[in-house]
This record gives sequence, C-alpha cells and structure tokens, in this order.
Amino acid sequence: MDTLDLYGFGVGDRSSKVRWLCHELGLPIQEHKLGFGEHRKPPYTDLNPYGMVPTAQWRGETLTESTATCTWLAEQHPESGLVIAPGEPDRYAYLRWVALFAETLESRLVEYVVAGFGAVAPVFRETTEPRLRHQLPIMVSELPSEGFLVGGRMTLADIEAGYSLRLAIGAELLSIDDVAGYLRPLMARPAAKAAQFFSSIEG
Ligand SMILES: N[C@@H](CCC(=O)N[C@@H](CS)C(=O)NCC(=O)O)C(=O)O
Repeated sequence: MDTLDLYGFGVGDRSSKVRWLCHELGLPIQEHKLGFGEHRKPPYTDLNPYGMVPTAQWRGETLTESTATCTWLAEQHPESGLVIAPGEPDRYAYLRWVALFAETLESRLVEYVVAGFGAVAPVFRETTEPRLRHQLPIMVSELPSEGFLVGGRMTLADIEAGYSLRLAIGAELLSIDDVAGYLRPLMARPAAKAAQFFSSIEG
C-alpha cells in the first residue's frame, strides 16, 4: 500500500492540510500523534530538526513544510488536478492564492491563535491583530461567492484557504457568514469531513 506516515499533534495543526489532501487523493494515512514537547526532542527531531509539525514519510522520503508536502503529493497524482501546473491557464492566480494563504495569512493567524491560549507570548497577539484586521476583509472581498478559487476546479489553493479561514473563524476574526458561499461547499466535501478538517467550526 501507498500509506503515508503523518506526524502531528492532531486535527488542529497544519498536519490537517496534509490529511485533507491525502483523503482527496485516496492515500491511506498512518497517524503518529505527538504530545506537545515531543516535537522538540529526539526521536522526532531526527525526522524534522526544526522541531515543527507536520512531518510526513512517504515512498521512502521524509517530507516537511506542509505546503511543500501537499504540493509534492498532489504533483505525484496529476490526474487529481489538485495543482495548476506550469503552462496551464490560471497558473499565476493559483500560485498567488497559495502564497496569500500559506505565507501571508497562515503564520500570523497561527501566532494570533496560539498567543490566545498562552503557547507564545501575548505580544504575538498584539502585533498580528492590526495586520490581520486589515488584510482579512480584503481577502474576503476577493473570495468567490461560490465555486472554487481558481481554474474551475478544487485545488490545493482551496485547502490552503480552508485552513486560514478555519483559524480566522475560530478566533472570531471572521464570521462564517462572511464566507459561507465559498466555504460551505468545501466543508461538505467527504475528504474534508473524513479529515475532520472543519470540526472546530462546525456547529
Ligand atoms: N511552515 C511550517 C510551519 C510549521 C509549524 O510552525 N507548525 C506548528 C504547528 S501548526 C508547530 O509545529 N508549532 C510548535 C512549535 O513551534 O513549537 C509548515 O507549514 O509546516
């Protein structure tokens, strides 16, 4: 079997992006749940010296960085259409959406959220909040009111969007009603449900 070994804290961290993607691809997952603190010492740091989750192992390779991992896995399954490949129309729009979520918004949102429960200093919440309150409404104004972000099909950009939106809604920086037309169909996807991706914001 083509099983992927997935290391993370559970369904709340960035491993959830890899988990949802694997369910979209039909890849079986062997879960390795870490307790908080285990990620900063051996044997886990032998896999990921940065001491961060997620890490995946698949086909003999160790994969770190969630967006790179998802991109790589999707590219190994081109029939899935989950990546908009070089040469396809909308390639730039696809890259821009992935960068906006995975780079610009995701790190700030994670810092804002974890500062809220004391995992990092409160100053992280103070420094991230003004930028998030400025940038999130702009992102929402660019979201389609229905359908996928780009290319007329579900792509990894939608998974990246789902993660930032889930964090922003959970932190009450956005209301689910602000993005319902776009987000509800993603929340209803069987693969997202199987990964429990949106369980924290499902009523
Ligand atoms: N850019 C990395 C970020 C990884 C990351 O910061 N993961 C968080 C959980 S979502 C983590 O490991 N936090 C624990 C820590 O920093 O000690 C990725 O996308 O994989």
